[in-house]
Amino acid sequence: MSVHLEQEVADFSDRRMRLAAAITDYAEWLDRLHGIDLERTLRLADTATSLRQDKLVVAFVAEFSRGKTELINALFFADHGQRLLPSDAGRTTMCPTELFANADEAPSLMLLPIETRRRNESLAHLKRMPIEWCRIAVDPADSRQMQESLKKLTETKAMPAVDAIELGLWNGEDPGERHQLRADGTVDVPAWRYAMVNYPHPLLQAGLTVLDTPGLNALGAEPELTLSVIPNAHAVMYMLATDTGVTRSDLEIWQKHVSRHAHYHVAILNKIDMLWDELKSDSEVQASIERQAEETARVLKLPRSQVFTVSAQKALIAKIRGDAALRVRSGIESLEYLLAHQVIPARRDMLYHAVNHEVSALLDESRADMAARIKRSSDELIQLTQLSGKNRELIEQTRATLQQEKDSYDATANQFRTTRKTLQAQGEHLMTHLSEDTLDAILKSGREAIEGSWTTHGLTRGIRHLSEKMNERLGQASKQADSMLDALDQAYARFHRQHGLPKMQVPRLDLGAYRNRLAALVRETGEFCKDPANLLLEKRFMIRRFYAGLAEEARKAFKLARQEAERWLRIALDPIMTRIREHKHYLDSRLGSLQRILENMGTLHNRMAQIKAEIGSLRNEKAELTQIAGQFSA
Ligand SMILES: Nc1nc2c(ncn2[C@@H]2O[C@H](COP(=O)(O)OP(=O)(O)OP(=O)(O)O)[C@@H](O)[C@H]2O)c(=O)[nH]1
Ligand SMILES: [Mg+2]
Repeated sequence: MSVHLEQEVADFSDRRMRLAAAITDYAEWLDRLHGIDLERTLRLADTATSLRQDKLVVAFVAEFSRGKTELINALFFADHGQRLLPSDAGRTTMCPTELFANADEAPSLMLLPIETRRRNESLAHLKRMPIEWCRIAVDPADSRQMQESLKKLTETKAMPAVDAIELGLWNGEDPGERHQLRADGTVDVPAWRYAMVNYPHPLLQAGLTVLDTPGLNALGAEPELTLSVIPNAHAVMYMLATDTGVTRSDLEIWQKHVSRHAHYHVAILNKIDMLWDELKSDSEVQASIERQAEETARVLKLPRSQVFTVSAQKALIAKIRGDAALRVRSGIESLEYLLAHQVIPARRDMLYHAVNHEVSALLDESRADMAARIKRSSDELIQLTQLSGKNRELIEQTRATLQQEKDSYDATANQFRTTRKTLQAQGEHLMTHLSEDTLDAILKSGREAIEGSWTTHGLTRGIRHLSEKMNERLGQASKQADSMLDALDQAYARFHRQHGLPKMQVPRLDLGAYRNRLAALVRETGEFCKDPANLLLEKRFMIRRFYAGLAEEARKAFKLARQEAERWLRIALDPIMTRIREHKHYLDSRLGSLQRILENMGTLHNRMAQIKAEIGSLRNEKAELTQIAGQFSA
């Protein structure tokens, strides 16, 4: 493996951990200072956890035998000194295979039986049900044993043709597949539907997840790959081979699964070694590779710079043998460079952006808070300095003024209590729009809209229904949140105007991302229904599965919207409550100290010393905050 790829992945992991540590430091700082601002600390803790667990997902997508598995072996697992994942002529990888490292569980290969396709549950749901999977322990220290176990990924089994048709695994009308039918009425189908390999390899431990996929048939039959897994990958490597060029099914995969969906994708023209002709000069060979690369770029409508030319097989050999010249010739380095210097930095920037978005407003508020606290203490100190050596009467006057201020503040706070109660009730009402019951009812009515009509027409109706109902609820929730925010703003404005509390900016509840997600699902359905391959009646299982995939995605979007709303409710109210309480404590303690001074004039100097110490420790906290903030901009 190239040094810079491993290095970059490890650096990325380090930086993620450092950023997570900075967030934890900040959460502790907030905790120490406010103590009661629990919601924010918890939210920051969540952000830190998700940063620590973040995965960089790279998916390999292509028709069978283009060399996906070979390239994965060459890019990531050549340090085994052999082919780790099985790659061979013809269809080899029979099911989508996810490789990752999860330190919480023992290294293993988990296989989901193909028969689960008969059921309505989505893949995402099945992933949460270990009982459905066959688990095989693997020993990472023993490459041979791992290699043997991983052969399971290529397993097939005989199945009656009628069942295979029902599961969308075989199409008897396709002349290319018809010959597979045996005299006993069975055909071979993949034994497994999905595989997960938990393997403590350094690259995977540093947060890389690799997704290997089988060719077109399997991709098309598993809608969740198209709807969710591939679009969510951070990079999609789409592969072609020089010996086949761009065939019709290559193009179909490109159009259906890659070009429209993936955020970041490149095309890889593999097997360039097949053009290495010893009777031709190097420049002639280079020219013919270049011609094919340009042709590929033209057909895929990609810039030439997005088409990489490699020989996965020679790269693997070169790495195993330590043959530097062959490695350069294989072209693998440009792909490693791409991963190290484009894919990883893009993900890193996205994470940094997200974290900054989350943290920067909070930091601003913390800074304003610190400034306000220091100012209050300094004001008190100045006042006491002025009172020192003066008569009781003057101190009594000061106390009386402060008492007035406190009474007026209490009145504002009392009024706010009523507003708060109303807001809480409105918040509860808001959450009913997004509750589990609402979700269940919508999903049920979506199924009813389609039940009995598992056709593309019924499907379109079902998903439209789902999306409309969900959108309606999201809209009502947002509207409710907006009116709450207006009421809150008005109520808090009094604290700011009359009592000098720092301005606070509560963000709007924004559910736009989830509405967009629902709109995208409706679009996906449109594409799916337009596809002639899905129009046949036999495909009703396909439609069921597609609907299950859609419903799962819609459910996810709705649940995320709920979490967002729950979180919003807390960040809207809690910090304001904290500040209102803090100001009350402050007034109480100032009054208390004046009272004590009146009772015993000797305590005035003690109080001054106390405030000086307080200011000193506030300055320390402020310096620490500056130091923490520095870690976010690094
Ligand atoms: N000559 C040559 N053969 C290659 C190259 N890369 C892969 N192959 C061969 O092509 C065949 C298919 O490779 P795989 O890695 O299994 O292809 P795949 O895309 O994973 O195919 P499926 O798993 O069936 O979807 C194997 O026999 C490989 O040895 C290459 O760069 N040059
Ligand atoms: Mg393969």
